[in-house]
Amino acid sequence: MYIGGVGSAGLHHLVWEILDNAVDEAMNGYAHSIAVRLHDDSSSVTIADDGRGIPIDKHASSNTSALEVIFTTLHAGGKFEHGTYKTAGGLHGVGASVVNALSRELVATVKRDGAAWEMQFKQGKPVGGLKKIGPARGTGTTVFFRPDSTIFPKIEFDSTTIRERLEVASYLHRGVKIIFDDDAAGDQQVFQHEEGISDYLRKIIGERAAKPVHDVPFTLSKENGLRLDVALQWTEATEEHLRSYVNGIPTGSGGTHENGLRAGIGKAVRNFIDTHNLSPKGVTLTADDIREGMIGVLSVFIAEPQFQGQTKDRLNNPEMLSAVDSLVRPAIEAWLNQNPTIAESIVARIILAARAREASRAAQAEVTRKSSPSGRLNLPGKLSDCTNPGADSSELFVVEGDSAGGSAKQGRDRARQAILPLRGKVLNTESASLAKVLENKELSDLVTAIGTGLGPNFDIARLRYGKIIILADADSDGNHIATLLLTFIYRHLPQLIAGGHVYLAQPPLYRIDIGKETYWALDDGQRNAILKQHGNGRSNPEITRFKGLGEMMPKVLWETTLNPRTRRLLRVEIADQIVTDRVINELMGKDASARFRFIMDRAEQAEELDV
Ligand code: TSJ
Repeated sequence: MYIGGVGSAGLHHLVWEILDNAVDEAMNGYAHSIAVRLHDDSSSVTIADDGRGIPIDKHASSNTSALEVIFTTLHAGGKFEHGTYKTAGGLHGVGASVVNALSRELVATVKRDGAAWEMQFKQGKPVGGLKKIGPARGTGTTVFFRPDSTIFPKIEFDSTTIRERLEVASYLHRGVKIIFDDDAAGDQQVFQHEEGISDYLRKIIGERAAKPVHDVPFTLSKENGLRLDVALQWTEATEEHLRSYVNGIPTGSGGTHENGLRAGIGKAVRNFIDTHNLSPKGVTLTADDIREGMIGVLSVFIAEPQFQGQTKDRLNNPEMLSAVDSLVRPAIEAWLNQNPTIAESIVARIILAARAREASRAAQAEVTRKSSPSGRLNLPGKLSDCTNPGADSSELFVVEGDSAGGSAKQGRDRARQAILPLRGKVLNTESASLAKVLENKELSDLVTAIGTGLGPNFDIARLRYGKIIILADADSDGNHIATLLLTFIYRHLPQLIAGGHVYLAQPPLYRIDIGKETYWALDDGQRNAILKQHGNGRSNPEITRFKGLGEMMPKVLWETTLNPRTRRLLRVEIADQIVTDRVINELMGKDASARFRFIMDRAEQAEELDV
């Protein structure tokens, strides 16, 4: 019996097993809601449904109840073995009896026929018999269990793992109400989705801030034979994103069901394009072009899934390829034919993908051509490189304007700080194609200096600086430029943000001279704080507002902004809150805080304390 080992996956599998039985009761139309409670010790769980209640009457022949059989006999009951039973549970081959055997204690409670019944188990063995514990209204089954710590080294469940699984289950089994009580956190959540995976698709598209190219998604649900649910929508996103599930289990590495879906989509779309003579001239459409920007959910329920791969998350049943393909292909073709407006938008999206691919290939060849034959980068002329590029401690300052670049060049630490001045406003890359981006001199210089390349050529090993630091004026123009640069990096070099390589410098806005002392303030708040703290009683404070970095003396720039021992940096992270393409335009000229999160970086200041 495969339970997934005694690690975290195996431990949580116990919950999924019990849960699946309750989901089955709901899918068979007898239960409407399922309640899952993670108790505050985090190592015991109660799962309840409002279904019929497991039968408790004793079979005349064996003198045992169905309930006892289910919990004490491996592969109990015909229910778990017959191929006709094609809903969630029972398909895993591991039943309640296995969970019971691996639990220090388990209590099953059944309400039916006006009474509540209870049976307790310890390490899989009944403790006493089936007891009537009193009258009860309604019907249902409740199972409490605590895993056996002599079997599982760690018996604490992870509430996030459970919550995410429950949420996905609520999408894959439309209509079922799933209530999760996380007692440890004192938190309750209710998951219920009448539209099933169409609702899931909408959520994924929202999370990814993808803009659909047609309004109504493609959906397909088959109940007889193979149970299959598909929801698809083409968007302006630059990649395909597909989530697939087998018997409610995520198949992150895909497999035959996913391949069947891809094959079906590819054939259907090609067929549609061919029969309507929509083939573009001069470009051939690849399978990737057809699925670029397509976001989808695929869920199948099958009797004997075979999983393979290191993480056992790839479906390997060969028959699934043709099974899914042959259901999906005609359905998509019919849908395209019946919805000409949608079909038109999708075909236009696909042709655009093909043309953009061709254009960016040409542009990338151009960038490669610019590199000298030795394979060394042809660095931009404006770059004042440091003597030690490639070191973790090396830094690239991307500076707004040539005059600020000059100050920074003189004020820097040559050994580890490189300066790249950029002139004027950078191209807004929010919706520009890769080809357009690479045509832009400022941005292609930046990419060359960084060294990693872009898109499919991106290679973090070729990163030339440990930190890429944007140095812009502390005013709204500077904010605008920083936003444009961050947008470019976010769209085309997101790995740099994820790797913690991207920073914003914090140049001061004010210089405050009080007597012999000089203070620097980043903003009005700091200025006021400095005046309050140091300004009273003594000689008149003299406040200078910097008009821009360009007028700052190299020494001052070093002291306030460049020197790792005294400066403050903001590390850029991608915020949880995702901004749509339209909102970014409104953001321009304000600040980027809605898309990016800035973390004060004081690591280097800690060094200062050691001196
Ligand atoms: F797996 C389990 F036993 F632990 C378990 C089963 C756990 C939970 C939370 C729920 C269930 C479960 C089982 N809920 N509902 C059922 N239904 C039946 O077992 C059942 C009830 C009535 C009849 C009938 O023919 O009248 C048949 C069945 C299989």
